[in-house]
Amino acid sequence: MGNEKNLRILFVQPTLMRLSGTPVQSKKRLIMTMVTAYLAGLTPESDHVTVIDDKVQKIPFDGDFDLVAITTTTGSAQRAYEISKKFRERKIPVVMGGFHATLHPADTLVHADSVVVGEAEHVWQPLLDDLRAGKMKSIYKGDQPCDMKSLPRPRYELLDLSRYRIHMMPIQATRGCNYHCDFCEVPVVYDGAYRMRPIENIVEEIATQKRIMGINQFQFIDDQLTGKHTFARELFKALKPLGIKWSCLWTLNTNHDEELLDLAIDAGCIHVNIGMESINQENLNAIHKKQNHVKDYIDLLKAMERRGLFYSLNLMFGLDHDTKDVFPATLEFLEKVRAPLAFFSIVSPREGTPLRERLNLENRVVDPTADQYSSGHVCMFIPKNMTKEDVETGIDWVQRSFYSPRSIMKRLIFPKSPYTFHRDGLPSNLFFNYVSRKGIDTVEYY
Ligand code: B12
Ligand code: SF4
Repeated sequence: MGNEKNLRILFVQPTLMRLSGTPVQSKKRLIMTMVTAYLAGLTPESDHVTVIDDKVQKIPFDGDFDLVAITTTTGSAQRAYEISKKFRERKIPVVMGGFHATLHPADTLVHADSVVVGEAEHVWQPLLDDLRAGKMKSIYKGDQPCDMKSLPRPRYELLDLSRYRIHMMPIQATRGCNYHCDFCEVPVVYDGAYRMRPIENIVEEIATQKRIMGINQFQFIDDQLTGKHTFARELFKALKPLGIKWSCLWTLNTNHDEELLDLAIDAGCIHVNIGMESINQENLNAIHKKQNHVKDYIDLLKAMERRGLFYSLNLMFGLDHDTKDVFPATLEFLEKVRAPLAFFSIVSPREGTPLRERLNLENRVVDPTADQYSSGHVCMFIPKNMTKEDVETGIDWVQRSFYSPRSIMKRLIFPKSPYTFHRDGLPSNLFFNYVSRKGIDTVEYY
C-alpha cells in the first residue's frame, strides 16, 4: 500500500455479458450511470479515486491501486468476476457491492476479498479504515438503513462524458418501492421500505451539479418517484425555480392525480417511463402488479397526452396468461393509444425474486445460470402457453412492427401527435427502427 493514509481506489462498473460469453463493449452508450460516481463521492477527498465504465472505457489492469471496488448486477456479475481475477492475481484487494452482491453474498465472495451487503453509506468508511489497518473483513453489512439525510454528490466530473450520448445527470430522491411485483428485486433488497431524501438536499445537489457540470438535465433514477404523493408534490414545487429539465419513472396509477401531473410538467418533467408490463389483467394479477388496472390504461395515458407530457412504456412477454395472440393485441393497443415510445422484453426470472422461486418450484427454469447473461430477447424459462421460440419470435415481431414506418406514421404523424417533434418522439422512433431492423439487442446500446 502506498501512503499510510491516502488510498488509490479504482471504481469499476462492469459491463454485461452476452449469451455467447463475450462482454458487451462499445465506443458510446446511451445514458450516464450513477453508482460508481456516487461511491467516489462517498470516499474521503484525501483518497485518490478513478472511475471506469467498462462498457465504454478500457480498464487499467496494470494500474497501481490499493483497492478495486466493483459494483454488480446479476447481468454484470460474470464480467465483475473476470475483472476481479486479474487484479487479485496482482494481489490487489477487490471489494464488490450492489444488487447481485447483496442478493448472493456467498457466491460473490468466492470472487472478491470483501463483499458489501446492502447500502454502502454506513460501511464504506469503516471498510476503508480497516483496509488502511490491513484488516479488511470479508463481509460488511450496515445494521440499519441509511437515513437519506446526507447523501454525497455523485462526482460526474470523473466520468468521460464524451462516451454518453445523452447528457442527463442521474439523481436519486427516494429509495425502494412500496409495491411488490413478483419479478422485481427492489422490494426484496429494500425490504419493502420506501425512503425519501430531504427536499432541500435534492435541490442543493441539483444546484451544485449544474454549477460543476454545466448540465441542466437530470434523470431521477428512483424506481418510483411518486411513491408518496405528498412528498412528490413538494419536490416538484421545489424543482420549479431551478429551471431544469428532467425525466423519471413512476407507476401508471400516479396519473389519477392530475394535479401532480401539472406540477411535474411545471417543474420541467419531459419524459416519464412507466412499467405497464402487460395488457392482460390476469397476468398483472398473477405477478402481483396490483397498481396496474387494464380498464384504466387509456384514460391514464390520455391524461399525459392531453398535457403533451412524453412517456415511454415497458412491456414484458412470456407471462403465464400470454398466448401467441398477445403480440398483435399489444401492438393494436399501443397504436390505438398512439404510444410514443415502448420497450419490449421477455420476462427475466432472476434469482432472488418471488417469480424465480415459483418457476423453480414448477421446474420451469431450464438453465439456472442464464440470468447472468443478458438479453432482453432470449427466453430463459419454459413459458406456460407458448414455446420458448414463440416468445422470442413474437417479441422480435412486436418490436419491429411497433417501430415500422407504418406504425410510426400511425402513432406520431397522421394525425399530428403532441409528441412528433419531442426529442424522444420521431428521433428515438427512427433510432429504434434502425435497431429493430438490424436485430440489435437492447443490452448493446444501454
Ligand atoms: C437507473 C437504472 C437503470 C438505468 C441505468 C442508467 C443510469 N442512469 O444509471 C438503465 C435504464 C439504463 C438500466 C438498464 C438496465 N437495468 Co437497471 N436499474 C436502474 C435502477 C432503477 C437504479 C440504479 C442506480 O443507479 N441506483 C443508485 C445507486 C446509488 O444504488 P445502488 O446501485 O443500489 O448502490 C447502492 C448499494 O447497492 C451499494 N453498492 C452498489 N454497488 C456497490 C459497489 C461497492 C464496491 C460498494 C461498497 C457498494 C455498492 O451502495 C450504493 C449506495 O448505498 C436500478 C434499481 C435500483 N433501485 O437500484 C435498476 C436495476 C439495477 N436494473 C436492473 C436491470 C435488470 C437492468 C437491465 C438488465 C434491464 C434490461 N433488461 O435491459 C438493464 C441493464 C443495462 C446495463 N447495461 O447494465 C435490475 C438489476 C437486477 C439484479 N438482480 O441485478 C435493477 C435492480 C432493477 C430491477 N429490480 O429490475 N437500469
Ligand atoms: S413498481 Fe417497479 S420498482 Fe416497484 S416492485 Fe414493481 S417493478 Fe419493482
